[in-house]
Amino acid sequence: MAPPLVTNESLMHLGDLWFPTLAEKAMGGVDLLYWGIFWVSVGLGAAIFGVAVYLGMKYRRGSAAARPESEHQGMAMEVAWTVIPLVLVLSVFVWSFLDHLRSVVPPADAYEVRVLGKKWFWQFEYPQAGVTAINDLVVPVNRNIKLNMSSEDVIHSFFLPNFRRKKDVLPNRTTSLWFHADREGKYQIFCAEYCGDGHSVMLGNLLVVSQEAFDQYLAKASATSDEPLPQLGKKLYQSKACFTCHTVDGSAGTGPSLLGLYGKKRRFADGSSLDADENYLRESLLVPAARVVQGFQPVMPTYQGLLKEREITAMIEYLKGLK
Ligand code: HEC
Ligand SMILES: [Cu+2]
Repeated sequence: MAPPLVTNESLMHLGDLWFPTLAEKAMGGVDLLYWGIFWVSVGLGAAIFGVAVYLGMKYRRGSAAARPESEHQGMAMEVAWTVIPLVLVLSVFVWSFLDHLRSVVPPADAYEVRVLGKKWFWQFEYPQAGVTAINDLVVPVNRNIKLNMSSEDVIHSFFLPNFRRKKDVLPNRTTSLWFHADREGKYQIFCAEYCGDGHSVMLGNLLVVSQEAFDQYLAKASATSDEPLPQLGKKLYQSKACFTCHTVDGSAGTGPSLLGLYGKKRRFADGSSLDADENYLRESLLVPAARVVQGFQPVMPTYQGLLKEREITAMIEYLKGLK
């Protein structure tokens, strides 16, 4: 039961054959280092190949070239092949270590966002604003942003190719990552650690916006809306990533289709059954493991704490309307 394919427009933001577009100039050292190692390798490879061919021809069987009397000459050569690689390798070390330090030590003034990895979506929480969002990470441009990350289940990995940043997201431990976006735009967030069926659709968007747009976003997200319930529910179905596992057209995904669920008889893995009423729908959102639908795995995450009371009601009203 593969999850449905999700198209993600920020996947288009991929740059050239070699690197995704760089969105943080200060991290350009990573690309330079790559090209440095690449061209040194090409140069060394060509030189070694050239010398091998030259010597192969010079000392071929029967050639008149003079052979050295012993292998224990050539002190200069031994020093050279020890010192030159040592210098090369040490410069790679120093260069990459400086870039690494820069990328792992967050500046003290960074704006903090909590990140929770779950099978199979990203949850972002803005502690100062009391806002949570799923899969869309909105941040202001030209600010240092620090992500404090942990996982609710297995190991995930938060990958921002355009920022040359990647960090594992672990259960029972907080890891952090910071970045600084130089320009506005929409960038891809990948999960870079295989985490099960839905790994490939564990896609998020990083939306870099102006400070004013960011303030507006938070203000709007924290305001209680007076939108009609089913309409709000329909929006939540998208924004809370229900669609990664469910469909509303009758076809099963990782989870059962939600079409025509309300009022229908449900059979559970433990042999019990009931008719789906409002309390069953509520329970499915808050304690999904309480009753597991026959033929499915208990992989649905709980939405306890993620949906406000009005949003739960809205979700239920939306599901009731799916006939
Ligand atoms: C990671 C995948 C996943 C996500 C995300 C997910 N679900 Fe589920 N859901 C499942 C699975 C699997 C089941 C069946 C097993 C069970 O009952 O726990 C299920 C069961 C349900 C049921 C009971 C269905 C039935 O046929 O009786 C409802 C209702 C439901 N989910 C609603 C939602 C809503 C609404 C969301 C978004 C807010 C959501 N789910 C998000 C996987 C998911
Ligand atoms: Cu993952």
